[in-house]
Amino acid sequence: MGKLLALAVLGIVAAFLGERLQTFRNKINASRELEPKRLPNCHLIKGIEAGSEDIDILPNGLAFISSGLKYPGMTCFAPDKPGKILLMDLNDENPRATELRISHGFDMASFNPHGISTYVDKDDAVYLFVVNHPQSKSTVELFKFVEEENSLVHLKTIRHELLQSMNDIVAVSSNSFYATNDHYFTEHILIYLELFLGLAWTNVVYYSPKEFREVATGFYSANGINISPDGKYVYVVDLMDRSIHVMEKHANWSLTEVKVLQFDTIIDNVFVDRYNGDIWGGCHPNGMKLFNYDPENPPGSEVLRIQDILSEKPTVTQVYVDDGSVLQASSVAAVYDKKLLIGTIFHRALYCKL
Ligand SMILES: [Ca+2]
Ligand SMILES: [Ca+2]
Repeated sequence: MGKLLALAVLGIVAAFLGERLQTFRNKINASRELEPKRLPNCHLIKGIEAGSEDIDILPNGLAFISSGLKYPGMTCFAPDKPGKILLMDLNDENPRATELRISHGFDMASFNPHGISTYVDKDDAVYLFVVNHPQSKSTVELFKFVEEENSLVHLKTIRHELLQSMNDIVAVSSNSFYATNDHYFTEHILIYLELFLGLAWTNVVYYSPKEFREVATGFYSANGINISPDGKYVYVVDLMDRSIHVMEKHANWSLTEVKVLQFDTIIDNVFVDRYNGDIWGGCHPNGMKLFNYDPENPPGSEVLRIQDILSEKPTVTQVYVDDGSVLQASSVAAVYDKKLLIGTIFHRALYCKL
């Protein structure tokens, strides 16, 4: 009887694990292959070899690029070098990426930038919010951009227990933001378990100097976050669910869900075109290739444009696809004046004229 019971329990556990594994493989598009769909006027950006995970562009065409992310379980081509913030002027005929100097006193050695967001204040002062992972922790670094000096002045570091595993951020004033946590746990083994079991425990938090609180939860892995040009809606990507959640923003900064859009591909960060409200997503066509990096069969890249997201039938256009032979692991796509920048978690970055 004891043996029968043990066998039954084993059978149930095996069936459960098998089902979880299959669900996980489906979620990450483990067997998805796409035909390349390249754009005619593109080139790789000189000087970006170790990632360009997130990009934000000012109304005047200056693009900020976070580069050099070291993320647990993810490939990194420059593990010993600190990360950096690059600047590109998209008004130039042949824009170049240059590294921004960061003011003295900031710990550059442990700089590990991830999601970023810019904010232009009423006095035209430009602030850059950066998700940082010094010593594998999560902080937000707030900088002021000084264009004449090509530099960032570090204003403050924000640490909080609600920022346990930050991924992306969207500024809503010069000192407040929404941010996503992409995992509930912080220990590696528990992170894998969380993903494998499909626990929807990650969240969005709101920060201002006066308050810090969770404003949305129930995401498998909250990732990219951005805001509509009129400031009424916040877009939250659930990477493991392959979805974008459209959230209405209220006067007290709370968020309520308006709708959820499902996609075939795994969206990472989202950029919002401030002129027409279009949403651009940097996507991972096949998550298995991303998590199990093989240089012989690298992860590809995919870019989606989503128009009229609030309408009954948003238009979703696949703008770019690559099998990884040009660009690997795209995480962001950002546009300005018919120019497209595609950034990646750990690989290069592409500049295209549309
Ligand atoms: Ca961002
Ligand atoms: Ca991200």
